[in-house]
Amino acid sequence: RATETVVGPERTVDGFAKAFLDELNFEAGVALKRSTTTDQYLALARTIRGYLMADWLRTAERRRQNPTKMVGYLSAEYLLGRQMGNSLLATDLGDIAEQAMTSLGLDFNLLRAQEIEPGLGNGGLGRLAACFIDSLASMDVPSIGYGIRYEYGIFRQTFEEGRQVEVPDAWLSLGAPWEFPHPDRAVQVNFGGTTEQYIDGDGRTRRRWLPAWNVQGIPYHYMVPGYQNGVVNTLRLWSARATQEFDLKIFNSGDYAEAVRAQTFAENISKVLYPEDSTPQGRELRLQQQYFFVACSLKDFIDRTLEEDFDLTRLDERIIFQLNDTHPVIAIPEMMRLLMDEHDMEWAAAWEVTSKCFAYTCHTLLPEALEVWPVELMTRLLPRHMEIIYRINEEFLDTVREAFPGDELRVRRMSVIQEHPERAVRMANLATVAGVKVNGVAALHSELLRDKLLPDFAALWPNKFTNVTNGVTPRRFIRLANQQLSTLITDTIGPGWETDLERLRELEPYADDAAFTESFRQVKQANKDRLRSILSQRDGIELPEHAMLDVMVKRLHEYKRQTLKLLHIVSMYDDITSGRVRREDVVPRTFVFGAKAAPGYFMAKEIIFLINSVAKTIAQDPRVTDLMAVAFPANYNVTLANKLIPAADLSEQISLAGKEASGTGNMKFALNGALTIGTDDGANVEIRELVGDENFFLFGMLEPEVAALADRGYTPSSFYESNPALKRAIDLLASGHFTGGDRSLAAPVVDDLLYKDRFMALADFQSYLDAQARVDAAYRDVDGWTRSAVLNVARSGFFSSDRSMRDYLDRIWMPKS
Ligand code: 26W
Repeated sequence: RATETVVGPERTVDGFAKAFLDELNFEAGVALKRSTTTDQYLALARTIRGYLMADWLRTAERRRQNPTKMVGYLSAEYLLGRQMGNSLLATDLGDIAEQAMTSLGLDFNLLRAQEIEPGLGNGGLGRLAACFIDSLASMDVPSIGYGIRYEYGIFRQTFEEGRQVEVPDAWLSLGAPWEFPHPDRAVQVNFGGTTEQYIDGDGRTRRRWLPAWNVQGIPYHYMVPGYQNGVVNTLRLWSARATQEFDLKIFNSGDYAEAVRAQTFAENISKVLYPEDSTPQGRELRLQQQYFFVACSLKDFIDRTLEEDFDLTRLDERIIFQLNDTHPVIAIPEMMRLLMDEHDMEWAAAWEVTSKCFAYTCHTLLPEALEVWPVELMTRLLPRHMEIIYRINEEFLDTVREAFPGDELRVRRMSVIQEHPERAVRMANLATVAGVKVNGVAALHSELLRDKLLPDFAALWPNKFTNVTNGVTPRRFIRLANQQLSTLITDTIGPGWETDLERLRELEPYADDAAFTESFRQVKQANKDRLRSILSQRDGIELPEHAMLDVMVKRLHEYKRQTLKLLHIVSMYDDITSGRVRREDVVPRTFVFGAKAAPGYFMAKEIIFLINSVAKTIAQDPRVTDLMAVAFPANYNVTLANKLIPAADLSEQISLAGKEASGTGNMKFALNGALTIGTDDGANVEIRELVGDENFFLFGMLEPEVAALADRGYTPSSFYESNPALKRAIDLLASGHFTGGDRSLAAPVVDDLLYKDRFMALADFQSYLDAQARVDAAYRDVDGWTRSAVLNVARSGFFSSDRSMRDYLDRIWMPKS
């Protein structure tokens, strides 16, 4: 009998070319000379994944043979970025693939450019999940990512007359060569209906759910390759389909149109990613999405991944589910329901194990971003879960009363159920009650989370709270994004730093080495040149050749303060055009923005319009075009980030202190040799500590100062009145100078700054301007700047997501004691 050994195609140029032609001819059924670029891209993708297949099967088999505790990462978002480059890097097949394509007369880079990135996330939280699964695979940690296969990811941003217009992201339209659908492994998910009491076979009184409708979840598997280590983990994303039962019920009623409508209804669940970032809209469909993917994932784990007949009272020996923010927190009552209603466990035993199987990561401090679900909605959509939540809460509040007798105010603050303005389930409280650990995403954030957001919980359970500072994968954000820097690093300190990023420290002595710093400068210049040509082709934006590249890329949000950056730009423009500074004293700058606004976020969209207006006015004003330029390429995404970040000289991380949980863009810039101008916020604090004060431009109030000012009462207009530079900048913005003479077009942003300014941009303006003056001075000293840039790279190894994964393992997933 033949034994199965899976071997990939031969790792030679000919072997690759043959595998590619097999894909094209026999899988797609197209001849090379008749094939389109899309055909070729798809065949190339399938060829590359063929090389990963043997490792994927071997990894899965190895894990099955030796079952150990796994990490289940539950996330509603994965912002993966393009897959081809990463797969080529993981398999080390880049050169072979390129030569094979060339041997067939094909343009390798053109084919690579065809890929539409899976944008199944909004921003930081989604990209973090993608970095984490990359690290888990590269570290060979038994783990699985669970999420949603949205048919439409984050919208494509376009600008019409400077205003954001959203276009659906049909990322699957070319075909989906990286995914493996498994309709044969569909899982059923129930919704609605009622609950009832009944007597089971053993005479026990129990409760059960009588759902009203259901859908099925189809798993789609994605390969998550480790970095050249033979490991391929799995990302399992769920897609919603109508169940046959669901169809038939309605079909049998004879209403064909209604039956088709019902299918659409079911499939809507995984149709589109909610583009809201930070302010949840509390929509029913969103709760359906959350429950849908969580129910599929738990069932998948218990029924299919876990060994058969495993004793579920020991479930925590096999799994820890990490909850990526509150979005998957409904998994907690779902686990209780599964254990009790479907696996016959008693409440106490079910709670005992459930409360060991989850840990919760919080990614925000903005109170409006904390999800709450109305009790009315929960009861209608998930009646059994609502009952379970009530009971969890009852027992929890008993614990609180025992620990703090007579303190009913505290009980009300800590309750999982809020009473005002409406009765609703506080998902963060639920996660904190049930989780083994609660963590923030940077040192400052974890401190504020413990002391300001959840102080009552910290008083009850001080040891539940911990920190894990975020990280980013050096594979995608250095090796792939910045090939030239990677080569320089390897030539200098040898190979291996990609999986041991603290080794970048070995670069420190080279900060004073003339040959090295010269090469380093050349790499930065080459990256800038490449970016200029990309922006020219991609957006028709023509940028000057020699200027400091000053970059602010992140979601558009008031707390991130893109307006503060805009005030600096307007101020610089005003200084030049009014002759207040001599032209020869100006350090030329190119400002680059990248930012999407949530479609319903009025102020964010006005800010985008104003940035575009300023950019256009500046581009048309010959008095300044040799000294400043503002570029705002549309549709900032992972693909563009990979091209932008390596080119940057200056990284803008200017949120109001205490508002940015961590930031991860800040880490990517530092690792690529940009210097940071930033507030004492999020992971900026740790970046500055590591790279050193002299290599970081700090400005702005510290968090306690922000809190104190808020307590005293903040009046932005007083800063406007008392600071002439600020007054000039605001007056110029308000005058209509940048908006074709129409003052009303600038008014929404200007009036908000003057009369509300929730995030205190005006209070930090002068300090920001002063810091920018220090940036100019530092940039004029070419050697000094390069030295600082090298030290930023050398001292940022801590920000590898491999280190984050280590910390999660040590502090949360597999603690020693
Ligand atoms: C619609 C509801 C909602 C609420 C919050 C959607 C998304 C969120 C996220 C918490 C927003 C988010 O992405 N937070 C970011 O998470 C990053 C990874 O930890 C941090 O680096 C950022 O500072 C944080 O804003």
